Amino acid sequence: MATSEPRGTENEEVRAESPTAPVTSPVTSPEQYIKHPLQNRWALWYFKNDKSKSWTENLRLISKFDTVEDFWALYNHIQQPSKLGFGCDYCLFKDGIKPMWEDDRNKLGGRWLMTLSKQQRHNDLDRYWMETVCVFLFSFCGWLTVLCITSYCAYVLQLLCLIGESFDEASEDVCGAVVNVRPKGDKIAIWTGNCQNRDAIMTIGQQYKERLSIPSKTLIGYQSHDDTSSKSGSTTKNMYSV
Ligand code: MGP
Repeated sequence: MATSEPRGTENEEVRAESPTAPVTSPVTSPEQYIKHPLQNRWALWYFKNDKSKSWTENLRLISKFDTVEDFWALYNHIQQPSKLGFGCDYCLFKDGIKPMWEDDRNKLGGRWLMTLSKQQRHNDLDRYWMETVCVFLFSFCGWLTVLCITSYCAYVLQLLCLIGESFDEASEDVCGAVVNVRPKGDKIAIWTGNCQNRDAIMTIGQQYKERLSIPSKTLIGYQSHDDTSSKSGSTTKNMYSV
């Protein structure tokens, strides 16, 4: 489990302001220095569309993390999806799974795909991506822990109230999530490992839709990577929808 040294700054400040305070070693709660582990180690990838390079060459690993604190530091350090240029992606995948159809853990799989309108870039994109990421990362970690760590942000507070349950056993099927920033409309997808695992896929799709508060009349579809990678037109048929 990842740990870090206790940060002394807060105690030192207290001592400086109140000279009569005892100078014996402060009692420090383990909560203040033990990082909170996630169930999985995750890798964040960035794709920048440089036409002089192949698709694979344009894909870069940004960082890996396995604690809430390291995730949060990374998240606060990078641009929100709505600030990325057209053609760029973020991919958040379990460590060991590359964010591409060809990876052994993806090649029989598919994705729940949410296509956003152009207006939603300003209204919904960053929030949906944040919620997607949180649904993954914190489903096992206990939302109260996350709430304590991130309570400085009212928006995240509200968001984290939605979290706390996992996709249950279906979480095993989740490989990662992708956000594509595109002029024709942005996309957010959850990739799963086997498009024949109907029950797990439906559980993930239904819970995901619920957590993002997507209206029931708005359908989202699941497509196999096989169909997506071999499509000839602009659309791919849905294997499932919720
Ligand atoms: P895209 O980035 O997923 O969607 O795929 P975009 O840009 O909205 O385009 P559209 O076709 O969905 O309208 C764009 C292209 O990137 C694909 O046609 C592939 O050439 C390439 N590509 C995308 N993915 C996810 C992969 C992948 O996993 N492996 C490889 N080899 N190429 C990919």
